[in-house]
Amino acid sequence: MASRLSALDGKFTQIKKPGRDAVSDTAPVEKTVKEIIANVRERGDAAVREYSAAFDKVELEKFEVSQEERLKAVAELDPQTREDTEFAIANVRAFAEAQLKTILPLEIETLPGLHLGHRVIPIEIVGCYVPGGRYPLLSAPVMTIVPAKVAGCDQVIACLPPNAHPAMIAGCHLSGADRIFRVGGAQAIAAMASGTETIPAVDKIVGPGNAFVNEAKRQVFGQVGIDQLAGPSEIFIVADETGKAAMIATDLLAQAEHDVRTRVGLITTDRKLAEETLVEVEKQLQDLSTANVASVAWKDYGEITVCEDETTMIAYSDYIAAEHLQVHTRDPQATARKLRNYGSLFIGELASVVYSDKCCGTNHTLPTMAAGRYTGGLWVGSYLKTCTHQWLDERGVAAVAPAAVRQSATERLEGHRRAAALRLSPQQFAAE
Ligand code: HSO
Ligand code: ZN
Repeated sequence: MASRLSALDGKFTQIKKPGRDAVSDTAPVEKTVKEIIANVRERGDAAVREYSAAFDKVELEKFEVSQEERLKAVAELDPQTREDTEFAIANVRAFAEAQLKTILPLEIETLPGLHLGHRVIPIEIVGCYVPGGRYPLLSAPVMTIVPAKVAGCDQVIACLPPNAHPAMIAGCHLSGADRIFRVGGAQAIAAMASGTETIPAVDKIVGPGNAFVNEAKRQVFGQVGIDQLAGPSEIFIVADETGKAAMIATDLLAQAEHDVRTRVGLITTDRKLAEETLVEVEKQLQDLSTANVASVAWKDYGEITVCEDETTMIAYSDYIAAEHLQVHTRDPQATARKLRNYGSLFIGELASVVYSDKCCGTNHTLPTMAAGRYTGGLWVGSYLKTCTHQWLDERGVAAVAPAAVRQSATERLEGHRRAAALRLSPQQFAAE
């Protein structure tokens, strides 16, 4: 295994190993996506139309969802679904608004006459990709659009596959999308990156998608910002002897049903719990209606790892850096404080991942494939830029110019040296 794990050699055993390696199992889509991006950049809407016909089997004259279509989609929601969507929106908004209050502007005088600061500026145009996928995830539009609106972006556009469930259009509308387009896949990402006759070019693209969408985001990064490259969902659970096998198995299978490539696992200090969980997963798969997907994910990417002590359990979990990490230990708050790498943490056995997936208010767009080692998930801050500024009076110039003049001279950057020296008084200038 990877050298990062070598410090743990001999300290853990796997009673259920994954059949495949999730991190290296990527689909070979690079070339196809490159062509799609080039074609959309060159031929705009016409290319988007052709790809929609070829991939989604939908012939579209116009991509934008009209106001009447939006209202119809909302009207067709059954009242309970509408209420639940609005509940999710209210909770995601409330948390995003509270988080926004923690992102503060700064003005500081670090040396006499030297004033530094930053402003927090919303990104102007944001594109939210809303995936179609195997199941319509009603909370998907909420998670990308609502925090963008809270951040104060001028325009939030949403793209979703043309054959997406109408409830997804309703979700985009209720979340506050300024414009909604029926375009999916790599062609949607390409269109939002370059702009077409009808789809505006955006500054940043966010939201999860399939392998084509991800690869397209990777390729347009630089031209536009992206949130992250989202792989299939993941859940790991760290548990000691207080963990309950039946509950752990249920929670693992709750994410395993997403996709045959979902990665799920238990990391525990208790061998008995490990063995019981192995049995429970097989048992619960017997009558799970989504077992056709979940059992493949379990076979290919499921794992149960038994660690010799708590320190090893924490270190192994930090190595995995799971998208969702549940903590089922005697003192879950204490365990939580020791964990470093994860997308979102679920502290104690009452905190199920599915609450965050749907409606509790934290964002469900989270880092996968060990990206939790270097980033958190989507949040209101993802739609803001923290840009610095500075202003000086003569005392500030006197404080910094001499060092800037000397550095420039050492670097033999004469133009820089002159600009640095220009603002010094004649006496100071002479001294330099
Ligand atoms: N687990 C998914 C989100 C989701 N699951 C929504 C069900 N609905 C990615 O975090
Ligand atoms: Zn989920």
